[in-house]
Amino acid sequence: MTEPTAALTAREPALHAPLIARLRAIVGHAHVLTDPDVRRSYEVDWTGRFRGEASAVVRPASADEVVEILRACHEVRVPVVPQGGNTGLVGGGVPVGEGVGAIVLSLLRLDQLEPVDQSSGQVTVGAGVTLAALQRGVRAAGWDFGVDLGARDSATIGGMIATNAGGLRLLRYGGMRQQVIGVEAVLADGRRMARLGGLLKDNTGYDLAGLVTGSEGTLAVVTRARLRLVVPQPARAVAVVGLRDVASAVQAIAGFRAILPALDAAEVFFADGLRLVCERCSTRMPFSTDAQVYVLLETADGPGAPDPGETLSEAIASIGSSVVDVVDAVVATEPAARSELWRLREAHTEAVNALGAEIGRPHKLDVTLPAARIPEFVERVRGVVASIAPTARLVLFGHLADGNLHVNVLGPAPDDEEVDDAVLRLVVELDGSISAEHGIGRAKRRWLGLDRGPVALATMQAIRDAFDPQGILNPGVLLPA
Ligand code: 2HG
Ligand code: ZN
Repeated sequence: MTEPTAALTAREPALHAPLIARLRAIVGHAHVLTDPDVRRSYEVDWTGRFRGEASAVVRPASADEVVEILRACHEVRVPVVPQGGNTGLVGGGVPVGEGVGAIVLSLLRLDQLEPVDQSSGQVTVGAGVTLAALQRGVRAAGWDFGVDLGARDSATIGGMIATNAGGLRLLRYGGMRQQVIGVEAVLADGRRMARLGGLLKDNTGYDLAGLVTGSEGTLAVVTRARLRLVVPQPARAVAVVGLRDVASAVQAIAGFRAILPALDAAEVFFADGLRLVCERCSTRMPFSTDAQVYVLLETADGPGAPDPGETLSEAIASIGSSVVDVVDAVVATEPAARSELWRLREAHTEAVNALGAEIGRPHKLDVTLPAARIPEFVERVRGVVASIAPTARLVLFGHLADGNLHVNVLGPAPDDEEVDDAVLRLVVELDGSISAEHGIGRAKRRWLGLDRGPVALATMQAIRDAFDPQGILNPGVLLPA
C-alpha cells in the first residue's frame, strides 16, 4: 500500500485545526465530534477487542457532503475510516493501528429509503439505512430482502456492502454481492461514480460495484445502493435437530437440501455453546436429552404451500430413518416459537461477548471449509486451541450449509495472535478460507497472503493503488503492511 506520506496523527491536533474547521463548514458544527467522550463509541469495535483514537468523527447527511469531506481529507492526506453501524467483528471500521488519528466518516445519516420500484422488484437506499429499516420498508411494499443477519437492528447496508455480508440465508439467495445491482460511491479524492439504473444485464466492462462490494472501505465510500428484492415466503417452519456428531450434521444437511427445496437456513451450534447461551441470555434448553451438535433448519414457502411444520417434521423423520441418527428434534411454526428457536443460535454472539468481558475479548475467526473437511476441522481445532492456550474457551457455531464456522476463542490477550495463527493455518491446510463473511479487517490481514497467494495479493494491491493512490481510505485494513 502507498503509505500516506504526510498523514496527520492524533498527536498533532494543531495541524488538524484547519481541517476540522473545513469539515464543520461542510456538515455543520454539531456533526463534527471531537470531544473524546462523544467520540468513544465510534472508536471501539463491537467486541471491545479493537480500540483506537480518531481526530474527529464526521457525520455527513448527503453524498455531496461525503464528496466535500473526502476532497478536504485527501488534500491534506488525512486518513479516513468509513463506518456504518459499527457491528463489524474484524476491526475494519475503527481507527486502530494505521487508522489512529484518522477521521471516522460515519455514514449513519445517509438513511434515505426510496420507494420500492414495483416494476423491477428493486429499491435504492442510502448507505446508512439499517438492515431492519430496509426489511420493514420493503415488506410493507410486498417484497423481502435476500440477506438477513443477527445484527439487523444496527448493521447498515453500506457496511454490509463493504464487508460483502453473508448471513443466515446465503444458502438460498446468496450474499450481499448477489443483491447489489449498482452503487453510488465516492473515491478517495472526492470524485463520484454512480450506476443506479437497475439494469440486470449490463456487460459494459469491469464490475465496479462488485469490486467495491467486499473492499472493506479501501477502494471507495459507498453512499447509495440499488438492491435486488425477493418474493416473500411467509409459510415458515423452524426446527432444531440434535445429532451425535459433526459428521452426522454434515450428512444430514446434505440430505435436507436434497429433499427440502424451500430450505432457507441450515445453521449449527454445539452443546457447550448452547449451555453458554442458556446461562447468559436467559433462554431455556429446548431438549430433555443432551446431543453433541445441533442443527437449526428453516424452511420458507409461498402462501399456498402445504403445512410447513408437517413437511419439515416428515423430512426430519425421513433423514432420521435413512441418513443419520436423530437424537432429538423440535419443530415450530408460530412466530414466537420460531423466534425462540432462532434465539438459541443468534444469541451465541451476545453470550460470547458477555463471557469475553470477564475472561478476555473474543478472537473471532470466521472461516469456511469444504463440507467434507468440516468434521476433521472441528476435531483438530479443539486440539490446536487447547495445546496453545489450555485455559482458553472455544465456542464454535455457524452457517453449516455454507461451510462457515465462527471460531470464537476467549482468553488470549487482544494482541496475542498465536492461536489465531494456528487456527488460520489449519484452515488453509484443509483448503478453506480465512474469512467467510466478516472480512479481513485489521484482525486477519497478516494471513491474507497465506490464503490468497502472492499473485492475487499483488493484483489486489494494484487495484487499491488505482482507486486510492495516496492510500487514505482505511489504511491498515485488508491488505498486509
Ligand atoms: C453470526 O453468524 C454472526 O451470528 C456473528 O456472523 C458471528 O459472533 C460471531 O462470531
Ligand atoms: Zn455469521
